[in-house]
Amino acid sequence: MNNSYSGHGRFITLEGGEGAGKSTNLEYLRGRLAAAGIAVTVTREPGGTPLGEQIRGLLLDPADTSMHPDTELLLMFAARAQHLQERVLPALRRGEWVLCDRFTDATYAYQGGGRGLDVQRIAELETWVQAGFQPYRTLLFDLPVAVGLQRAGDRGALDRFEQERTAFFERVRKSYLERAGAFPDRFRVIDAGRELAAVQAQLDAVVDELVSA
Ligand code: Z5A
Repeated sequence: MNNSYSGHGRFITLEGGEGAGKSTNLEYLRGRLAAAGIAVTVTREPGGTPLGEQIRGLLLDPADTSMHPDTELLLMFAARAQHLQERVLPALRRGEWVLCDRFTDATYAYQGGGRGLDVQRIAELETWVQAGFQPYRTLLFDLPVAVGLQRAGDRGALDRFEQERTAFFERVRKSYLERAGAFPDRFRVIDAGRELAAVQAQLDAVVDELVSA
């Protein structure tokens, strides 16, 4: 597997619990980077390729109540392998910056923290699929679980993950914050519980740091 690239592209991931505002702010970030003259690819996980989007459909289908946690974990990495090889790495090799709505930190948070799977198994799959490849920067949109669920619930029908209980999302949040603490150079934690203008002021600071580095 060839995960190397030599261009100036940067892989930037957005993470957070339900309703944290990642999708809303992806467009804002794309606009800020484009204004700085940077070519940007926007994508998401699970998904981002035709095959990956089919896997996403399986993973989010609320009718599938029998999916085993191991199956869920393997499907996440199956979609990720395709996404990396077909979409992310080619864009980075072209010198583009890639903004990705969720990546492997979500696997640690949801399948590790939320489902309670052994993080060593996740780490083994990460090594296999990514061969050392990591995001350049990860923006963690952190907010109280109740606020995020309220925002997500206001949108209507819930997917398979959104139907989980509050305790599951508390474990997800804790796991994300632990990863941010473990990798402080890569993570920037955004206080996403604030009004949109205040969230975007924090993003402005992150963009300024990124484009000047
Ligand atoms: N998953 C996993 O388990 N393991 C993995 O490895 C990966 C993923 C990669 C799909 O992800 C699911 O896959 C996800 C984890 C799992 N679980 N779920 N559910 P997703 O990212 O596609 O789905 P999501 O987390 O549900 O996204 P989301 O709920 O759409 O969250 P968001 O994109 O962060 O929020 P948003 O759509 O931008 O905003 C939500 C609402 O709040 C919307 O109405 C906004 O207008 C509003 N909003 C946004 N910001 C604000 C502020 N600041 N104030 C007030 N209202 C706001």
